[in-house]
Amino acid sequence: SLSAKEKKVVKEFWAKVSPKAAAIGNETLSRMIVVYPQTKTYFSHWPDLAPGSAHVRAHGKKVMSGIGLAVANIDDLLGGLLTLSERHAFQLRVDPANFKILFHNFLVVLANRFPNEFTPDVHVAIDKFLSNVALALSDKYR
Ligand code: HNI
Repeated sequence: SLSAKEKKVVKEFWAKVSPKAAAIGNETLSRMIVVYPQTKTYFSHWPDLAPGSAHVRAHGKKVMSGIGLAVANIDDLLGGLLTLSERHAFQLRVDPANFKILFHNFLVVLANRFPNEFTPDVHVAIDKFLSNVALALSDKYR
């Protein structure tokens, strides 16, 4: 799990990301559905699945708010993400493999947008954090 130092790094980096969460969420989702088109199966009920479409933007915001929730609950990810985990497991039935795909795209977007701030130390801390978020989101699957 994350050290106190890594948690601090995650919180500080999130403070830079969150003001741009709408744009970053859109880029993350748009990239995911282009590069990993199999993820589109979950969104087949949307009228427009094109990158940057209104639905992609709206969903990007929701996912970013979920990550914000995770940052706020960094000391208790299982508890903090319980409801979201249940929703993805039982109602949305998202295969947890997709959490890793989404996070990969998120990291690419962060590296792109913050070329100077996204140092190897930040990369490690965010990567560990996202792995723990994926575990917490997968917790209710079994
Ligand atoms: Ni996810 C709905 C957060 C990954 C498919 N998702 C949500 C909502 C939040 C959210 C918040 C809205 C809550 C609600 O509807 O009750 N999702 C997150 C977070 C991650 C994530 C924090 C991070 C890993 N979701 C994924 C992935 C997929 C996914 C990887 C599929 C590829 N999510 C969905 C779908 C919905 C959803 C589908 C419902 C959208 C809709 O329009 O009905």
